[in-house]
Amino acid sequence: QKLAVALQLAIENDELNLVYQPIFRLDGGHIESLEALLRWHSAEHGHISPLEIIAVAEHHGLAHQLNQWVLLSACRQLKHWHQQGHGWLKVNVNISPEIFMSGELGSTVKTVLQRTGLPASALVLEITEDTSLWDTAGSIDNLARLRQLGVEIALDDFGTGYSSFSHLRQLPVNKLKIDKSFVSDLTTDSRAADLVHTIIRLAESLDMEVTAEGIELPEQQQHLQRLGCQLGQGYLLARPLPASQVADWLQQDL
Ligand code: G
Ligand code: G
Ligand code: MN
Ligand code: NA
Repeated sequence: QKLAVALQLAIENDELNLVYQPIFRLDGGHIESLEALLRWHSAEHGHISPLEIIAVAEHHGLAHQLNQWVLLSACRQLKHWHQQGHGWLKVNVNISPEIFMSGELGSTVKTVLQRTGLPASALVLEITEDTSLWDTAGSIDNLARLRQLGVEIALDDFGTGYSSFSHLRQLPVNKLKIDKSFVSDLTTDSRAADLVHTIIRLAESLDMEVTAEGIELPEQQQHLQRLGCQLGQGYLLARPLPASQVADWLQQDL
């Protein structure tokens, strides 16, 4: 309860923070996008994890307000980087299932793009490959409308959910993010390796781009590249960074 009040104030007073973890093109090593990750250090309650922030927000009717804050902040920041000469850069924003299901996301996204003047193609929405999410026709419509705006949709934590092949084929989604649990087992467990290989080929056949998350070791990166994985993210490549440090990384890419 107290936490919810503090969160509401933090949203209103801009006391939340986003850090940005680069997503790299594995061949060439250029930064393709930055995933915005929520951080909150409350003066009163200390450090609160993003999962807890989301849970509190959803429980107290703050989810939309929080989502608007995240989208607007991430897009403003990206606009700034575009103006610094990095016009090709994208931003990935995590969207919780509750927000995605509500059907209001489309108008929020439209408003944020208008306010920031960003092209829709610069925004990638990450939606967890979540159980019941895909069972309703409404979800597919929501996705289709978002894709019509021109934003990209990535299925996050892919491999941990329940998407069947036929299901995946119907989804207006254009990117998959392989869950880090598979990447961490990639070089030590041949079943994990087979699975990753299968996901990459599946994505190819559906014309989706694949990002591997949680790359921590050079041999994982090499293995992923051999399997044809285009994009990668993980502590080996870069940790989540404050916006001020992202500029330094981008400088090397100019
Ligand atoms: O950055 P970190 O590893 O602490 O993130 C933990 C989890 O919180 C991840 O699953 C991540 O997707 C999620 N997360 C981080 N930021 C956001 C956000 O802005 N919105 C939502 N819905 N989830 C987020
Ligand atoms: O659920 P989602 O994929 O959005 O979660 C992203 C989270 O994973 C972020 O909170 C980020 O801090 C974390 N993360 C990013 N790279 C790595 C990594 O290489 N190893 C581990 N263990 N976590 C990572
Ligand atoms: Mn994510
Ligand atoms: Na993930």
